[in-house]
Amino acid sequence: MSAQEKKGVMDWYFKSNLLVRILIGLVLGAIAGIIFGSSILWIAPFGDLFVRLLKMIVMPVIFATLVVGAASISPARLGKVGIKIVLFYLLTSAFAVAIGLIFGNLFHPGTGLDLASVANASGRELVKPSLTSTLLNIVPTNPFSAIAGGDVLPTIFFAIIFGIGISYLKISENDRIKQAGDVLFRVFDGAAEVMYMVVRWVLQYAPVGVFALIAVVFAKQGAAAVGPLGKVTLAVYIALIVHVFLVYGGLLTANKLNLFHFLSGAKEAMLTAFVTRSSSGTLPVTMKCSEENHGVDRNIYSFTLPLGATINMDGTAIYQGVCALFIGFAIGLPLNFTQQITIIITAVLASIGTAGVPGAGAIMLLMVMDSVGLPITEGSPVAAAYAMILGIDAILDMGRTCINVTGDMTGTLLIAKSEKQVDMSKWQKK
Ligand code: DAS
Repeated sequence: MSAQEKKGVMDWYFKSNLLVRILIGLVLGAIAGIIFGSSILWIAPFGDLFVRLLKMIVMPVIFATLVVGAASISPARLGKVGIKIVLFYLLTSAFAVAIGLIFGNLFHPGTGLDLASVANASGRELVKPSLTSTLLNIVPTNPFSAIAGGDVLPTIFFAIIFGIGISYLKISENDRIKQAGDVLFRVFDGAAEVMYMVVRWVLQYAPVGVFALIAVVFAKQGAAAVGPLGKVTLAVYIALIVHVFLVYGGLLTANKLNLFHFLSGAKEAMLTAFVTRSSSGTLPVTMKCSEENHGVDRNIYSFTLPLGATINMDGTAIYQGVCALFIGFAIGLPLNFTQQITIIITAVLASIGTAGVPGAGAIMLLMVMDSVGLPITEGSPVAAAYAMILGIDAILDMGRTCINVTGDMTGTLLIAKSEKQVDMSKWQKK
């Protein structure tokens, strides 16, 4: 390859989208692992470094993004429409995780892998919490030690409560308190922006980190690891499609709205979300589709769509369900019923905190795994399984973001219809 061609390839690589580069890291890591086998194991520390960087950002990202997410729901607008749309978003996300878990249990992605043998040090002993203690432990006795100790569910609980508190300060009649609320919101909004930037920096290293982690996996597993990745992708996409037809189709039909007419009106936003992998980035298109094709009144979608892009991520919730099961199967410790219920709770909460930007869901998967006693630690089989999922995140993120946006439009249309704020002429049979 001439110097000119080499330059061309390098330019293309660094210009190409980050998640594509991570995918390239996965493929090259797999090839290197299969070709060089155990002689490439010296590369493991480069993967461990990536795991430590990911661990570093999990708690700050959770706390900052959830406080801002919860504080974005202004109580003033929380009225009838707000309560309806928040309930709709939470319930459909819970259904989404359940569908993800159903297909994860049907497909058993990750079986056949024996990542436990990959680990040179086993992660923390798998704690199988009982459901009661899991639910009780969601309430922290000391929020600061929960955050410092990396206890995910109690941190999520406190962050949401704290964020709702800020939203009430922001509408206080007392000027001093109102200002305090505004300042606090801006502090956490800034902290969330800082963390998004740090996530972007850490993900710049991801292609190297994933290359190293995958090379080690394939050096020890050989080509046997390719099948499970294809299976987890299939399980996620089938669960996404079933969610659209079963949940959205069922709800729209129950409200005498035709699903296919809805999807035809939503396709521009769905496609934009698929290729950009960003709910927030797709928002202008989502609003245009809701108004022009679905006939939703602006005073509804102007509140429900930005809120949905922030806290409603059904596609991500499905992804969390399937991938949590994949990691359990891949390390030979399938998740039991209690852990799967915990996954539903954590994945719904995680979807509130997931930012509408590319790859955000993969970061939140770390916290979902932590909540069922499967923390990512360097050299652990969980880290190896997580790296495999991260390696194909570009593919999974496209599908889940597309469904995230579809769920936002479904909720918006149904709430608008319940408020008689839909131009029904858009729904007359042509
Ligand atoms: N890409 C995110 C979004 O924009 C979802 C995710 O990463 O899970 O919705």
